[in-house]
Amino acid sequence: MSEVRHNWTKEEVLEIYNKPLMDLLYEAATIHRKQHDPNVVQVSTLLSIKTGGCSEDCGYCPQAARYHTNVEGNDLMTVNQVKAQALRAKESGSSRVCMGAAWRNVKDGEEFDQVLEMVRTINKLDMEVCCTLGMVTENQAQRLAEAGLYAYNHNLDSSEEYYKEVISTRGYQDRLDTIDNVRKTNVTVCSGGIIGMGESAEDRAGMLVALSTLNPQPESTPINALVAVEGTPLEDEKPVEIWDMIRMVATTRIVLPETQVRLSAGRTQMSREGQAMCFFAGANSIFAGDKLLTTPNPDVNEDMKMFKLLGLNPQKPFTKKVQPQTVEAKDSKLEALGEKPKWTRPDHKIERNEAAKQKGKALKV
Ligand code: SAM
Ligand code: DTB
Ligand code: SF4
Repeated sequence: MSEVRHNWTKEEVLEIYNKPLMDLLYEAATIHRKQHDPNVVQVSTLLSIKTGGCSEDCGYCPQAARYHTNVEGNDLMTVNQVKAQALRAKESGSSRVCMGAAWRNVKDGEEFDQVLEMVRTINKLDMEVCCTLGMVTENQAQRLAEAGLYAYNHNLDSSEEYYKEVISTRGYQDRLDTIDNVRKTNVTVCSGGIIGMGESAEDRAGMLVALSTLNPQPESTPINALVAVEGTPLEDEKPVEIWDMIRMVATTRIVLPETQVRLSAGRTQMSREGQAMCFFAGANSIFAGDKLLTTPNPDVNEDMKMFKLLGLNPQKPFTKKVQPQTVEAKDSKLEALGEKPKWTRPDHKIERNEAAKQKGKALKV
């Protein structure tokens, strides 16, 4: 068993990231094989349960209301709509459904109650349920746990330093505090980030240090390649080189040995050969289905062909942790506290976010 370290330094991680590729691949694959079955890949389906119209200024995100993108906003989906989509995902081989909402943070009330019902419904389909709803308090995390949530996704997205260059409407500490709130429950933590936002290799290493310092480390870590969407501040960023993706996945595998590393956004740009190298380097999870939240993803049949070609098998649900029990709403021991948490709003100026907002304003009139 390789030991899980929580004291990686940025210099050490950077040295790993910059190793000769063959050495990096060998080291990562060796750790991967000790900790995981190298021929098993976990498959998740994303479901955007509430799309667009978000108050935040995340520079990468097509769902931020202030930017002019071609995302059509939608109200919260109904529980029946979600159930139908989850069944479809199950039939196509997914073991997990990840429900995303374009919210800054969860607010107690009818909509959150509806999300809790979605969690109960999917857990009863014997699928792992994940939510990504923005910042949550401890009470909200406990209520999600009680409904049967398996995982909560909340990405650090970049290093603490570079985060300030991408988002001004919330701080890094809010993200860490939310992860902490989830950790106080039996819900597993899913946290990772994005590469290709103009950050340096030092920032990539800094993000991995922040993730590896979490104790316990996240059970899953998505590595997204930026999908540069027209109208967002990052629309002109160049596509991530496959070599950067492979290095990032391999380094993640080395510093987070037990974590499921997810090859996330950006797979439409990647060849099968490129993805195969990522799996060899330690990626053991993907998002499947022809859509991520709002942008395209490879067709599920193409992914299944790739799995066949590479001899990969989808991971069965609840392989890593037992299925949580669902407590029905009527039997719940937890109440909404109606908290008004003071999540921060640093509101510093980010030039490119400002420019995209002004452009958005002009185009919306
Ligand atoms: N609103 C919630 C939040 O921000 O935590 C949940 C949904 S948000 C869309 C979830 C994650 O999607 C972000 O943290 C980011 O990592 C990823 N994401 C969003 N837009 C992306 C893009 N254009 N390319 C790659 N990843 C993206
Ligand atoms: C994650 O790390 N990536 C997913 C999921 N967690 C929520 C989202 C990717 C979104 C890509 C842009 C879009 O489709 O809107
Ligand atoms: Fe909103 Fe989340 Fe998109 Fe940021 S990443 S704009 S919080 S949906």
